[in-house]
Amino acid sequence: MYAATPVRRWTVRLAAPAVAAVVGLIALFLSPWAQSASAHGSIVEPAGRAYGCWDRWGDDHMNPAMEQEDPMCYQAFQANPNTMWNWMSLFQENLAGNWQSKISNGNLCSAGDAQGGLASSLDNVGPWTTTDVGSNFNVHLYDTASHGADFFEVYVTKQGFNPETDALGWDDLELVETTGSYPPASDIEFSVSAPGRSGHHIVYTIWQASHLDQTYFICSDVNFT
Ligand SMILES: [Cu+2]
Repeated sequence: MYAATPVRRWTVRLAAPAVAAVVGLIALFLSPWAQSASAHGSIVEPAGRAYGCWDRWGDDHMNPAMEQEDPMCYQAFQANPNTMWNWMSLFQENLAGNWQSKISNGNLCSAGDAQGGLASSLDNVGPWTTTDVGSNFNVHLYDTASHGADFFEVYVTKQGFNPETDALGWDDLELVETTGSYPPASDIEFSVSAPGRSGHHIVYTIWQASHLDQTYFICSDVNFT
């Protein structure tokens, strides 16, 4: 009798998370994006559009407040929930450095609609939530697959471009950084400088992964303070 109470409590505490974990695993393996969702990465600082939506709303995606507080994430999630869940898969393969062969004006933020009709909502113009930055700021890649990088190219929109009203084209971008290579790691960080800007801009990061010709294209909305 004395031992029964603590033992039972311990069992119940352990059982609930275990059941949740098993259910979660089954759901993950049944889901169509199980493979791709586990093996890529994105820019998490300043947050890429899809990653930012997942970060802010991933565990609160049924909250009706999203429509008012984060309308661009809301429209993306309504268009297809996978746009948020699959934040790490904004890439094209075998471009041989010719980005514009697949990424056309107006489709830069979806990486040329990388997810085949699922992600073009990321290109929509409007009040995307921004991250405050100064003229010097860090770019942080989080990569669940540790692909490494041949290089990164970081572009920032020119002063005068307005992400809330203007569709993003290649001509709107200014190259501010080209990095060297990085060995495989889950986190890669480097700093860039983009002076002479104020207000809402788009940071456009191109990440050339090292394991094969796989190139990621990521829009991060920033507010230059
Ligand atoms: Cu990958």
